[in-house]
Amino acid sequence: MTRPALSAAWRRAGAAAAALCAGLALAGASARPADDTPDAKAAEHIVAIEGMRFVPATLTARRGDRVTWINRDLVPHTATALSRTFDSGAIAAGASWTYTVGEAGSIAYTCLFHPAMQGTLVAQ
Ligand SMILES: [Cu+2]
Repeated sequence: MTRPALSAAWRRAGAAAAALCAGLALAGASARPADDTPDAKAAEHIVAIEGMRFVPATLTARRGDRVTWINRDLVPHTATALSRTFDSGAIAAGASWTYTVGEAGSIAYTCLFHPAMQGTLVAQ
């Protein structure tokens, strides 16, 4: 009975958090001085690996950003670009792996152990 209300509340909280993040990202971009080093502008992104899925399945990032895959499952996974632009190798349960976005493009990736797992990194 309380469940639909709860999950609606969570959805609202999630939307609010996303809006806040977008707002902060915009504010951060405009507030930074033009002579900032590239590193200072780099953003951090998280892709959770849970329930045999990449979450979010599609992530947009800019060159120089860092994307970290965190394996929250109980089995190892990989994040491997079909083009081999990146390949995490095995990420043990509870471990993580970070890729610094190096080239622009839409990069489809999978888990070598579970090919049904699919994700896309959209690098701008
Ligand atoms: Cu896997």
